[in-house]
Amino acid sequence: METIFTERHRLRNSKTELFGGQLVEPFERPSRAEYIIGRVREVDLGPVSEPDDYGMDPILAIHDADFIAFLQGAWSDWQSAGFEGEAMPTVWPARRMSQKIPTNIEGRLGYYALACETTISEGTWEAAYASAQVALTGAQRLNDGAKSVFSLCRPPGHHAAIDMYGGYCFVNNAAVAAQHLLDTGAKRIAILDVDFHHGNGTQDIFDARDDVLFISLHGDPMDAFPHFLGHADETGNGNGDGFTINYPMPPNTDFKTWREALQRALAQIADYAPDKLIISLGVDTFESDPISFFKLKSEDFTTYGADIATLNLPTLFVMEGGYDIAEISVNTINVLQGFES
Ligand code: Q9C
Ligand code: ZN
Repeated sequence: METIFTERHRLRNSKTELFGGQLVEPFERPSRAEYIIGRVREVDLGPVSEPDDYGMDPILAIHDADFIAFLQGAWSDWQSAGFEGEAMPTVWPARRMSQKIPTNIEGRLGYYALACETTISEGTWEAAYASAQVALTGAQRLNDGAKSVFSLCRPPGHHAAIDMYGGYCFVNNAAVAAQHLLDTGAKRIAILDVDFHHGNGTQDIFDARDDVLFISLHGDPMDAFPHFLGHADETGNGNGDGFTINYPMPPNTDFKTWREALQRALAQIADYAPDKLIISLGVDTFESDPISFFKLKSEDFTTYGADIATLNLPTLFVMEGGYDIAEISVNTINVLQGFES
């Protein structure tokens, strides 16, 4: 399997994340991608290629233009305001408040953030842009006939909505890739999100559409980030009614239970008969992930990679989360090798 990767992910290198009331080193750090690309090369998964540049249009086909302009300017605006730390919001348009977009950077951060753990710093936009190009290049490889591709995206994307960032995500890489496939001939795309966290951004983007089936397996939002989306009764709206499917699962869910949900999801994808499949591949379902509560073991990732392959669909794997530094590379590549086995 070919991997799409760029060192430009390193431009996303914030020093701080707000966690447990303290500023800590971000869990979503450059070494994650270095471990994973190291393992790709160690097991000789296949060729590693640089992304092509598809420009801004495919990003603006998903995201609000003012939101993207905000991301592009946020670090510079924050510095101009005279702040010394990394950019984070402290105020939100909460219930019954005005939704007018402020001009001031502190107001704009609050307007466009869905969470405040994710700071914006120098290079954040450039890395997010490059990450989207990694996803787009992988999608185009499927158009060119590849059976499967691994887009080693960093930063991740599935929490980013039309006009919101947070949860370590800025541009929704999987959604941008899905739209590219639809704009280049596909009629239906399925996105299966196996990251521990609910893919709230992807769900929101395709909420009212029937040309993308979105299915997510995740920690129950009653207990897990992002807390405010991902319940089982969210099934899509309007034309999209029935094309969002959520499998929230409780703390300590093991592979047996998780795999039952996966098998149901795979059957639903088969019924939908998509032209192509995108996997939002987070490996934070691992038993010792530092911020998650599922109990998958390393060999389970191989098993479920093989399960996904039974769909026999052109498949784009888009990297999302996974934070246990020692093991994420093994678990990620186990999925890809299981798929190819
Ligand atoms: N106590 C992704 O996996 N903070 N994002 C969780 C847990 C945010 C995860 C705090 C987690 C975001 C792409
Ligand atoms: Zn996650």
